Amino acid sequence: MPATKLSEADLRRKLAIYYVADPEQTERDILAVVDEAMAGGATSVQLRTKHTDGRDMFHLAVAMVRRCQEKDVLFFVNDRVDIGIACGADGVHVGAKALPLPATRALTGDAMIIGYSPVDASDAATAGARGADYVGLGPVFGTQSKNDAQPELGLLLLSQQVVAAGIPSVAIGGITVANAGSVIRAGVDGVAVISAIQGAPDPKRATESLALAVNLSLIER
Ligand code: TZP
Repeated sequence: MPATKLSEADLRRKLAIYYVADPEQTERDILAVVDEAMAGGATSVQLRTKHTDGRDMFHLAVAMVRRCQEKDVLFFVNDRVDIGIACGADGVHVGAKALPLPATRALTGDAMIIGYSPVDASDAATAGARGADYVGLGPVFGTQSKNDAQPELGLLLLSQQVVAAGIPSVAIGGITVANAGSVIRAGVDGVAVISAIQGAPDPKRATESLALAVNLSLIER
């Protein structure tokens, strides 16, 4: 965890290629996939596990945080704020059913980054004031990777939520190399993906292609 928080501009840059590493959705060695994603240009990594024991998740988080620090990649822990704090993550990512944001902020202190998944535009609009540093918006497109996913937002609602939030944002849900440019044009700072990286035959090349699509669209807009 950095002693002081990143500037908003630096956070926006670091959110560009955000790999959500979910070991429960791949047979691969998740640490090897994280290494490949970082070699391909991932700028943030999140550990997301829904059914792993806290102890195992902690050990995985410690291994990931070390790797990410070496490569100057941001590391986040999904949902488990306790594990995020204990492993020295840069931040945590929480949903609307988790602890309220002010309580999460009370636990993390000011230096950690808090990401939040709002349920709608009005929830997004108050996320920053409640303590979130960025929002994860989605699912933008259909996804097989989240059992309890809300209905798809599509690009119009995505762009409305970006504006409503007024803080840095990533889009998530069904994002691929083919549609990454469209979500960047809708206004987000980056794309968060599970399957486009860890489900690809070559995660490093897949991340490189995603990074190219995102960075070209960021330059053009
Ligand atoms: N939150 C909304 S959609 C989603 C999460 C965690 C799953 C994203 O996975 P994929 O494979 O990139 O669609």
